[in-house]
Amino acid sequence: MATATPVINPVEPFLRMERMRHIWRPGCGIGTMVNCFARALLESQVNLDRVAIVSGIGCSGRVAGYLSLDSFHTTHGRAVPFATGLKLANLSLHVVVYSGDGDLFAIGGNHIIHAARRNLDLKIICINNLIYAMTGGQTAPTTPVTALTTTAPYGCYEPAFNLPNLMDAAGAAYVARWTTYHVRQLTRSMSEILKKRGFCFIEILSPCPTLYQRRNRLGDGLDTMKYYKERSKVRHGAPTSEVPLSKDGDIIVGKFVDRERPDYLEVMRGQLQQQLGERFVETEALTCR
Ligand SMILES: Cc1ncc(C[n+]2csc(CCOP(=O)(O)OP(=O)(O)O)c2C)c(N)n1
Ligand code: SF4
Repeated sequence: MATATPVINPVEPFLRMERMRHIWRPGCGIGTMVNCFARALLESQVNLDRVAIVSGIGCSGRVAGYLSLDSFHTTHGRAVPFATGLKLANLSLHVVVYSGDGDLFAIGGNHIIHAARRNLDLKIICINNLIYAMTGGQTAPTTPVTALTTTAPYGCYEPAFNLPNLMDAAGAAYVARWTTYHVRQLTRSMSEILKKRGFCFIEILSPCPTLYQRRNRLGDGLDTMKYYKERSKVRHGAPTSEVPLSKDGDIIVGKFVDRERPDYLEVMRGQLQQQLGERFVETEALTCR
């Protein structure tokens, strides 16, 4: 009797299966993004021995622990400084920071703007669930005005960051936004940034049904997919000042910025060459990719 060929999930080799089950709850968007990332690694054909993942703390920060790649689960807010050190110590690495909106833009806010300003060759994937999820659903710098959180029971009244605009203004070479509904576009964007040099930033709107969607009466994970589908408008190249998020408004998605700018290393190398003239010695540390 013929036996059925086992179906191999292409994403499975990228996961530390011994750590399953994961902590993410049903309807949470973080797993969807990991799936997209694994597919982007396959699509871009990047050398997996040269990929390093750095996460901060939060539900999103768990990504580093579940991916079967060289990965570092660092302290809260310090994923970018850690990634900076890693990249500058080993220029041949593709350093990918995977973290939450709170980790990257609240406690870690100053690090990310300076990394963008310097155009460090880092790839930042920001999972934006609009709150601090792991600690119980508090207001984050991304929480839309009027949204309910545990620390804003009458509605958030602080203006939220427009993350693409902030990263664009700070000098990022690549800026995009997708939602967990846009799996193909997101996979393509991830694949693009793995091949692009310079500071690259992707914001991904992702549901936290347990803490954000439920409190704001937005339903479960599936309802959020429908919501993302209905509200999203693809506008590649849109000026980032025109893409702020609001509680119930349209979600502008797409690739907003893709520019060439000398990265940190090129600028440093040029400066050394100019200063040292003939005394400048080409070293592997300065040229390696
Ligand atoms: C120095 C420090 N301050 C505060 C915390 C508590 N803490 C853990 S995760 C977190 C927020 C996480 O939010 P976000 O980065 O948006 O990730 P999410 O859980 O939403 O995926 C906070 C405040 C901590 N672990 N360390
Ligand atoms: S609390 Fe929210 S973000 Fe964290 S695992 Fe649960 S659903 Fe996902």
